[in-house]
Amino acid sequence: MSNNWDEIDQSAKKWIKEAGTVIRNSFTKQVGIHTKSNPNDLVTDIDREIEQFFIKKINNKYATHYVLGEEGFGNEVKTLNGTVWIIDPIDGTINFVHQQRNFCISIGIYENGVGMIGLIYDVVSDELFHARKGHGAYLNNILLSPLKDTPIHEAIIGINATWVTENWRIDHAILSPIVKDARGTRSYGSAALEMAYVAAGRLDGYITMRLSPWDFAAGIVILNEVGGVVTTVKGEEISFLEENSIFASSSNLHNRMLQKYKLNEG
Ligand code: 2AM
Ligand code: CA
Repeated sequence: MSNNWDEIDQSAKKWIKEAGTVIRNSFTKQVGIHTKSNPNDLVTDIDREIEQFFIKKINNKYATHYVLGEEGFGNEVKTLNGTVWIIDPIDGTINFVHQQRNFCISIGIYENGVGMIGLIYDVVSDELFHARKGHGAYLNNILLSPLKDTPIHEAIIGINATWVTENWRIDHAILSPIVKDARGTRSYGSAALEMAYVAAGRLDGYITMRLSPWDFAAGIVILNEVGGVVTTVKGEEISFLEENSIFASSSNLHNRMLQKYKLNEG
């Protein structure tokens, strides 16, 4: 059966707003917090509840669709064949726990590997970044403009200090010059939100060394609609079934930074 994308888009937006209300209401309650792979890798009862909320809705209405979710309640997705919802119920869980802001729900909907819908919802600011392939990208009801070509010395780059101090994913000497060369650097702690900010022109670029598909699936759809380029930090194609580094920006800034910092050699 072929998909009715108008209807899927409306359903997804309705559900993401409902989930936002559940999350906002959780602020006044005691939330169970647990650790996953290490003491800084947090998951809360709300992350789990929200992922299960989406899975229930999707299974009821779109029984043939698959769900790849961070908390593992969805399907065991090994290929992007068919229609796959790639969901992070809370992107920026540390911020959710510590700050009650700077986190979002991220949903990318892919058909046979092609990004069709991207939704990134900052539930506290009530900002929904959304896009449909070929229909433009929006912040709430405002159409986002094509990305500007910003020179490096006027650019604000999203990058976490982790990657410019000693770490085992990249030689920190490769990325640290960016801190000096750019007009400024920022780190918000939610990859999906940082990609949405690039799409909205609040950041000119975003660089990180380790993300999972649910962190970037929605952001790629939204960035594609404003002429953004998203690759690994070396400039290679992204894989949707494993962890990747991510480098997102306008096409010109992307080229210039790849060359200036010799990122493809790093
Ligand atoms: P999360 O909050 O959903 O875990 C923080 O720097 C950003 O990186 C957040 O978007 C966070 O998503 C993501 N992140 C944190 N740990 C990660 C890991 N081990 N692998 C991939 N992404 C991670
Ligand atoms: Ca998450």
